[in-house]
Amino acid sequence: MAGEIAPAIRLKHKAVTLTNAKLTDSGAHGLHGLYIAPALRRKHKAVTLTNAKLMDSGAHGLNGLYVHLTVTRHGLELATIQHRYMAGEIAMALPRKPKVVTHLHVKIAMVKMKDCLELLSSGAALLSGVYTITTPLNHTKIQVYCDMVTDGGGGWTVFQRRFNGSVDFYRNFSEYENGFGQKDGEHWLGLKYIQEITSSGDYQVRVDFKRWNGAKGYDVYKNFSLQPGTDYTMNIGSRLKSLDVSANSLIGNPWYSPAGCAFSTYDHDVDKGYDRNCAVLCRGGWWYNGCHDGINPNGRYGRPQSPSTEYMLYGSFDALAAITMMFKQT
Ligand SMILES: [Ca+2]
Repeated sequence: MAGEIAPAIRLKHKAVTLTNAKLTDSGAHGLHGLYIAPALRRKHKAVTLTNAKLMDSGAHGLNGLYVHLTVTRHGLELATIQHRYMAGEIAMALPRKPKVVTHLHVKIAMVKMKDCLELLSSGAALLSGVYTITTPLNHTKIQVYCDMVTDGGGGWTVFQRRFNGSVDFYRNFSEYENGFGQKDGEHWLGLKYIQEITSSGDYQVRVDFKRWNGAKGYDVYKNFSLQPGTDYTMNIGSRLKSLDVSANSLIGNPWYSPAGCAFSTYDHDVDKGYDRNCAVLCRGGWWYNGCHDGINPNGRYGRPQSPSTEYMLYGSFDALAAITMMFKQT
């Protein structure tokens, strides 16, 4: 299939690859496949999808994909239809009386999306939820939670989410490297995936949080990435905007900010506190400096009697009720 991508597209979009999307109908519930409209599934139970061809119209990432569809129905018909409208157009191309159709062969391409913004742009994912992406370098298929709402339309790939304390975040380095928890619940995506995806472009990072009194805040920075290697040292640029975050931030304080720090866990102390293990003291895994000044997103979940360094914090020493951390390509 890859041979069918035009050379010009290959130059522009090196991450674009195609897979055979062999979608077959079980006969009971219609087609299996992301891009097939429910109406089509209901009408044409014998539809099978086999092959694919892809073209790209332009310079803006994966928008404007075109899929060539070859529709076989009592002979041969050819339809070239824009990707996101494909299902509806197929339905329109078919006879009004569904019983006339015995079977249909459609050539279809499925593009590998590297993050939630590409899913959103392609029209393949419009609601917040768990989706499968393909990492840009190693082409690993992983599930991620996509925020398709926040900050004017979403497209954010979530890498940390906590809201009820159901998942223990006091974990070892291997677990922080590979990820843990449930993607539709509390979870940590994994340092190696954060590193791989954010190395493929220019990414913003955003933190949203809720305090126990219901107040919400956020904090957004540009140029977020993790340095190559297994220290996962955080690179981060200037702050773009914030709400309800006091003097504390991800940048600026050479003694406490996580910017420029490696990632520490209780069994992997690479923090800047030479006489202490910050992950143990603060009960989490984080880019601890020496240790932190009120930013401890992976600390203990709960509501302590008084301000505490070891609880889940952002922007102050009062424990939070919920927090989400995510990134999006600019
Ligand atoms: Ca230390």
